[in-house]
Amino acid sequence: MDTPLQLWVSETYAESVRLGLKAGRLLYHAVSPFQTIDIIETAYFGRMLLLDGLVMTSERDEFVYHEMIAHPAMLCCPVPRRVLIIGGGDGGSAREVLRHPGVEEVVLCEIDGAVVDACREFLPSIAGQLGDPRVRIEIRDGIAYMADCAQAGGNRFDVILIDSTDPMGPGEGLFTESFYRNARQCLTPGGVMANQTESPVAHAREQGLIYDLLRRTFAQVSPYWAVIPTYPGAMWTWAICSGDENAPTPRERLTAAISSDPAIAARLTSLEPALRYLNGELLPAAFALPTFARQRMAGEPTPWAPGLT
Ligand code: AG3
Repeated sequence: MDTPLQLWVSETYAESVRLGLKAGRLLYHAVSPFQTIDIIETAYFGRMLLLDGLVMTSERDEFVYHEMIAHPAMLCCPVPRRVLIIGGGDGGSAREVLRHPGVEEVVLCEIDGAVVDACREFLPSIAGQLGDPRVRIEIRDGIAYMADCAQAGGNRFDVILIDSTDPMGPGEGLFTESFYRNARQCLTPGGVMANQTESPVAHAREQGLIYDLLRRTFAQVSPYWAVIPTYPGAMWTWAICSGDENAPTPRERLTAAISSDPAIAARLTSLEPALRYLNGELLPAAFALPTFARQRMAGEPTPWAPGLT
């Protein structure tokens, strides 16, 4: 009997848990100076970008990650005009930022030009807005970009998004105190940074360290979460961080906004037709964390967490 060869790709975490995906053609493969880049077809999630074998984004579930990294931070800021994205070479975060009418400039600082080129060619539904005249792509190390920006006096961006890979390989330096300190200086007064902070299920230890650093560097840190089916653990988190200790926390700003700030509520309502994950009911709820994750993020002892017993 003629059995067709069946290809599967998988990402493994904690050296012991694996998500397997039935795959089709390999559309792009390159080894850049920074990492291995692959774009493949998958049966269930459409085309998918992997860096060093780790799932970065897929056509079918990218909307969760990109809406959730961009809009809460953008809504926190009354009039976000200038936005910096570190990483994010697939263009999904830039696409979401550009939905906000007042945006004048989006600087996308991506270390690997090959990622940008490959995504423009093979993932147009994600990268399709990178040609927008408001977007300036800088192919540079985000650590050096942020250090230069801080050195030049900072105070430049209303919103900074850290759309990074995991804290290993090229992304490692994006999870350090000096990087976060520079980011804080690059924010305008009232500005906020949002960064992806891994999975409470798959990255228990790393997450404790990341939140220690964030709490040391920023006066206010508001974590929130969403479900991303193709990421390790499926439960994924981000934090909105602000250097302003006297203002309400980002969580307070957003949750109060939904009930009592007509300006923010109206901005979200006008975005809603374009969005597939975030809505007015979900936004405040995303800041409610399960106890084990909340404890770890607050630096408290966690009686239980997957992988840690
Ligand atoms: N940034 C990737 C988040 C890390 C995923 N980690 C993993 N699969 N082990 C998202 C890039 C999308 N713009």
